[in-house]
Amino acid sequence: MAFDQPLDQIAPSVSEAVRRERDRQESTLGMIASENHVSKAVLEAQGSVLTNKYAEGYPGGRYYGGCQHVDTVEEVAVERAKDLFGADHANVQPHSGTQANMGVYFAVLEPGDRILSLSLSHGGHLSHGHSVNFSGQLYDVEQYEVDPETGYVDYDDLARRAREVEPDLVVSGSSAYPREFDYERIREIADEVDAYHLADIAHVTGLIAADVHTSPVDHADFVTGSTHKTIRAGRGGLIMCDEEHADDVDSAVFPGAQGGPLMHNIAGKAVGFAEAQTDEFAAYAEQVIANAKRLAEAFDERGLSPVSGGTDKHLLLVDLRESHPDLTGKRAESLLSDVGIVVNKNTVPGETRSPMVTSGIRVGTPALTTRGFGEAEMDTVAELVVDVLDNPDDDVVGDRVASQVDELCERFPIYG
Ligand code: DSN
Repeated sequence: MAFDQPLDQIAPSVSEAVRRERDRQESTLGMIASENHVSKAVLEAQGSVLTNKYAEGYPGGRYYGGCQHVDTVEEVAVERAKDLFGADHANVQPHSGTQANMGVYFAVLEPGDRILSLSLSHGGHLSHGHSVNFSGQLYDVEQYEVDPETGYVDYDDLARRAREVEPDLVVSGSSAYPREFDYERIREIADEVDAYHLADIAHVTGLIAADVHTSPVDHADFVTGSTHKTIRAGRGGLIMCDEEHADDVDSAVFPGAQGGPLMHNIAGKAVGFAEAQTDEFAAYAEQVIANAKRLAEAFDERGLSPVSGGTDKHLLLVDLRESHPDLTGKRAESLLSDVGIVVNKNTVPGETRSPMVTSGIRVGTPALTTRGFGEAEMDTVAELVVDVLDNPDDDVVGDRVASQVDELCERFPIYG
């Protein structure tokens, strides 16, 4: 019966696509800043029979029977999250970082309340109030920006904006801002206007867990994140807060925003959080940042312009306007993809092109660092990227770079 048939027999096209995707990951340089490769243990947990179980509610208070084992898994994930981040309360049920933000908004805001957040084109995120997202449709959104000259958030300007618009909630956090936020300053700004502070650490969850990036936990009312980026705990989201807001957050996530939790993903989180408690992970996170800093320097030495002059974390944003005025982010993404270097086009501060075209690319080091790349390899990668961008129509260069990418991938296998 179909129930017993292996994947390649019952769904050969799916099986083949999975195999090809694995090959693609092994044979290309994954430099999308929000992506990473989870361990075999996280894969095993996520592919487990926990996918079969409904468990609406929370450990010890579910709406269905038979939850004793998934209760254990969720309790372990919650305790590890609290331990890793020093939080009073953790909710590990959000299906994604966006769902985590939804949980916080639903917990403390009413439709029409005002959010002040970093603009998407300056590095923010859709779920921080973009008009095409529920957050921009339900709430009244005002935005702050980075200084186009320096590429850093201008906190005096943010304070002025906060006094002017009197938000109910200020969001710190980003998907393409290469610098640390001054969480303490944002706390002061939020306090001055009597607003909540939500720190969205989606991109830097692993860096904060490893203590190589400042933690907002003592400076924010709510901390949200995703679990599949720098922390490598499999796809999902996470909310942390003080006890004071625990019940409101929990009921905003379930039954407010979601139904049954994805217990197999929560198992992945429990496993990934255990891995993040190890010295090996701390060394990994430190190397992620060292690699990104080296990559920024190597780009700079070869004429590219990293926004803000560099990075404090795992990603950098390259503004192509000065070095390659005729090359859009879209074309750069495509040229690099053709030789096996996978990045994404990205708007840059002061952008004049559309978000589908852009003048920049965002590059990150979490996935390359997972496969063992160090600073020496970052020099090579920078050289390959610049060779391609400098010679967009030269097939000889393209072929040479593609074969160098192959060699690098063979030297640093992911799953073997
Ligand atoms: N799509 C993610 C990113 O690339 O930053 C955020 O959701």
